[in-house]
Amino acid sequence: MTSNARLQQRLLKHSQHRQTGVALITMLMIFAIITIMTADSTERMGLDIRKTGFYLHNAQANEYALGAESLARQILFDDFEEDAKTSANDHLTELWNSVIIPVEYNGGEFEIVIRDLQSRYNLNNLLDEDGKINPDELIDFNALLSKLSLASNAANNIADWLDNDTTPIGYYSEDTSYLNKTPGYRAANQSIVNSSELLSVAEIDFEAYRILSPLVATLPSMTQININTAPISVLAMISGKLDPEKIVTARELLPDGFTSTQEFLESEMASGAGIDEQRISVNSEYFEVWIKSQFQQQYAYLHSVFYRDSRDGRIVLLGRTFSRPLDSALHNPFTQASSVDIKNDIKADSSDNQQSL
Ligand SMILES: [Ca+2]
Ligand SMILES: [Ca+2]
Repeated sequence: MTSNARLQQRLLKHSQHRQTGVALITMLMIFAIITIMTADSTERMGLDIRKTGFYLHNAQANEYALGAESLARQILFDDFEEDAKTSANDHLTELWNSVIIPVEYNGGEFEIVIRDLQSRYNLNNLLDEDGKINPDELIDFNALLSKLSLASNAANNIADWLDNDTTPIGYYSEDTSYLNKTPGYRAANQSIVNSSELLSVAEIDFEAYRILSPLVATLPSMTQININTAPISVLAMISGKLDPEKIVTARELLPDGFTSTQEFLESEMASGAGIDEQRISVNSEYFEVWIKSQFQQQYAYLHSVFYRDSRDGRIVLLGRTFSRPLDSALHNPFTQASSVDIKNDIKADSSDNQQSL
């Protein structure tokens, strides 16, 4: 073999080695890319599985809450049937007023709290059928706010928020004043749907709202105060001549509370107090239900308002929310929101309300 032929053979071998090396590196690169893609895909799949699990568990927790709502509805209907056989009234030692905790079923659980909304003063009682303020109701409401040491104009300002005219009886409490705010808004000039509206009323700040909101309700029709369930502040509104603490003591001694308004009116504590029988009751038709449910690590909170017809026990759902409304932050028996959290919620909620007005 000539030296030239040997050189060509060496060059050929070298070229073959280089090609093998390039092929190996290419294969390794492809393998690395596939490995990276597989790892990324596995991670995404893991995230998708966790997200799907989250949605499924969350949906399941919501279903548990709705199941609990059905149970609460049944408890209220059972109470109606029981009332027909026994005391025919609603009082604090009945089953509906017990906290139902916790009911466990098939990996999930829920808790229920039912509250009587006629234990509170219905703000919409301030309005008469013509959308004007009922002067007698306003006097009593003003008495409640005075006892709570709220601003002297608070009752009139709330009345302006409700009445259908734009002439202020309060202090800077009609459209012309609110439109000068940033952002501007108008008074509702109609019945209140949610007590958080009070935060838009002149001179009702967070502290006033915190004090007032557990004592008021926003019900769609004129309601009476249930003397078996009302707290002292609300009982005091019935008549300035009543001793509300005496009423609470007396009803606690009665196993079934006052069984009729007549029984209460004929008692020594009510004599000479000039009570208007039309304003009190021993029965309730409006209830709110607080529910907390859990499935795996997901929680759901539900607030529902029921009307129970006192004639036939028919129960109607008036409203329900899964979100955390302002009232929830303050009154939800299951949440432990801090004052800072609540104030932040109020700012957000108030801002949302104002923007939507
Ligand atoms: Ca009852
Ligand atoms: Ca008005």
